[in-house]
Amino acid sequence: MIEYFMPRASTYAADIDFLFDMITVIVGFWFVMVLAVMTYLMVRFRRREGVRAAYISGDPHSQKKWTHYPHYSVIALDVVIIVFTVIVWVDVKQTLPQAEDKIRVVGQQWSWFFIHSGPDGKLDTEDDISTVNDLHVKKDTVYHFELESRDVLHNFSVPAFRLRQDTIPGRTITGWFEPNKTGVYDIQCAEICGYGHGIMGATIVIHEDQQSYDAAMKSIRNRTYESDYQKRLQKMTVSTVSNSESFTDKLLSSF
Ligand SMILES: [Cu+2]
Repeated sequence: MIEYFMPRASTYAADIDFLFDMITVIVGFWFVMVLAVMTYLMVRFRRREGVRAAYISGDPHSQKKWTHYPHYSVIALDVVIIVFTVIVWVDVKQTLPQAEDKIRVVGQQWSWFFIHSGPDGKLDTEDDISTVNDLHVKKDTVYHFELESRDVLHNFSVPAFRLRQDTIPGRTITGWFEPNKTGVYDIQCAEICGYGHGIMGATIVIHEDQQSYDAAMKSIRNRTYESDYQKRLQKMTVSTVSNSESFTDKLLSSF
């Protein structure tokens, strides 16, 4: 259901989607059920001329069962939701699979700073490659990220990965992901962090293989790299605003 709106590009994206779908179906069933019963009762027992309203205490078992039975079912389904949620939580957040590569992600008002580990696969060595708002990763590679903040709370959100993690000043938070679909996807700060919060976006490029990744890293090193983030921004601006009109013109003319 969610994949229709947002591609899945990490190994655990499908698990998160499953939780959303399951909760939507369970809650949706009760939502429709309650509205249907309520509507039926409102029509069936509406006010009629000469008929006095019955006083219903709700004490006898025949009346109590109307609240008790649905109540038991809701509790049982809550347990189902909790069990599946804990299973996915343990898998995504509590378990840290062996890293094949590492990145550092630093949030600041209002941009994302990325450090790629370079050929040695280790952070804080001479071959590290840093970028602003452009993150490059390889497909089918398990990454550990070290998440930091320079100033306030931010949230590292990669919707295509179904990944969200708060950044907390003074703390380094380690997490993981494994990209499994090539492409260019959005990163967005998902924690209100000041007036530039809405434009605190970045881009993640998932490379098919090592060659493509190395080529990007090489172009960053010798400064011929054309930012995928900037390209994406331009594409979005061109597609939403016609070339002849500025955004402000368009906004003003809509009133
Ligand atoms: Cu923010």
